[in-house]
Amino acid sequence: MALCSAGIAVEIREVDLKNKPVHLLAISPKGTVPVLQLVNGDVLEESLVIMNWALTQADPEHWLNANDEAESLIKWNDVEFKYYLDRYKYADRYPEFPQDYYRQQAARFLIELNERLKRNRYLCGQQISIADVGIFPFIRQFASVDREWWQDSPFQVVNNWLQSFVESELFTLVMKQQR
Ligand SMILES: N[C@@H](CCC(=O)N[C@@H](CS)C(=O)NCC(=O)O)C(=O)O
Repeated sequence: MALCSAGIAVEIREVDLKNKPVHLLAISPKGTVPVLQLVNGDVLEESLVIMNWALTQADPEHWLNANDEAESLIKWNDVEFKYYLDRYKYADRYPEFPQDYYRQQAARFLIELNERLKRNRYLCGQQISIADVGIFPFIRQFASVDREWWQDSPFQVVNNWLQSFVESELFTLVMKQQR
């Protein structure tokens, strides 16, 4: 979405993670996706780095104009929330605790987002920022683990915010391009 918003053309190469292409491992030995190789040969190996790079080229909607809160929210998402999200999604692989426990732990982040979105339209204020775009795909995953639970959860404000991104023109466009 950041690349598209910045108007940067990319060639998308789908990767089979069970059979990683030699070229991928040659330019990025850690072997995770996404990876972006620039025309000058530089390689960006983290999605957040790719987003920041793209928006530094062009940022028509001022996604980078948020304060430091955007960075700390993204960190909370990437470290703690993602940890519990993975366990909530694949609870059978983590039998130490029941699925409910992982959901409850993950929900601490949801409580924060819900409070923020009660005050403002977006996570860091009245304007969209990199925090919204970087975080909503993970909330989308969380919501789809147990749709029924999500629909009746206390996170309706988050749900409305999520829906506005899922139904947005930009998201629809980039999801089509990936197919
Ligand atoms: N923090 C990294 C995470 C990348 C990541 O873990 N990607 C997963 C797919 S969503 C992956 O490539 N896993 C490698 C594997 O399963 O071998 C980023 O956002 O770029």
